[in-house]
Amino acid sequence: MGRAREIDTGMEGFRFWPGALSASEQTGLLGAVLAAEASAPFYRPVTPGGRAFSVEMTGLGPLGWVSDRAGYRYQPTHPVTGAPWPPMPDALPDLWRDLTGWPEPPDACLVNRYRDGAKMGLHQDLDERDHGAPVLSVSLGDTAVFRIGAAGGGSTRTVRLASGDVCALTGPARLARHGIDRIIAGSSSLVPGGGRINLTLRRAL
Ligand code: MD6
Ligand code: FE
Repeated sequence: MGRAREIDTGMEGFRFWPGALSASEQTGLLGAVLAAEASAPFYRPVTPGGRAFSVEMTGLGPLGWVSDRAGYRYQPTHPVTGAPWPPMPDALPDLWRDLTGWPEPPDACLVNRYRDGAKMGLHQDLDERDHGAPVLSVSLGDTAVFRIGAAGGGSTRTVRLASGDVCALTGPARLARHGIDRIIAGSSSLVPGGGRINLTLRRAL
């Protein structure tokens, strides 16, 4: 990496590095995620209200974000297997340090997989202890239409996130409302079986 060019999003704290990851970096990262899938399979969580997410999820690192009838939280084990989450590949904390400069490494990586019309409603990332720490997002595979607007409400706009793009919610945009309107099927051939995989790196505790 080391040569990612940041572009001005016009929204303070919403940082964007299009094409931050080379093709070989994308392949390497995807390989690590697919290898981890053997011990931490993708599963479909439910909201506290009992509705299934259309996105499939798993996690990497000491803590993973989960959702079920009991609520949203971070926990050290996979909710289906009960096993600890697999470790993060070194490339992820390296990317976090290079791009965010945050002094502590991420302790959680949520892995989202979008297939067959999956999307994610507008939300805020609120379950982390320190909302001062950034959330860094890595996109792999099909392009996503990412929607973002200020924390307090008002208008939103969309940004396309393509394979290898990295963005972050930091500072005044850390609690921005954001979601995925849709995935542009067939826009990338990176993910076996098609679709998009998104990694979000966080400081949960
Ligand atoms: C996604 N991303 O790109 C969903 N959260 O699939 C997120 O929910 C997200 O992109 C926090 C910070 C950046 C993000
Ligand atoms: Fe989010």
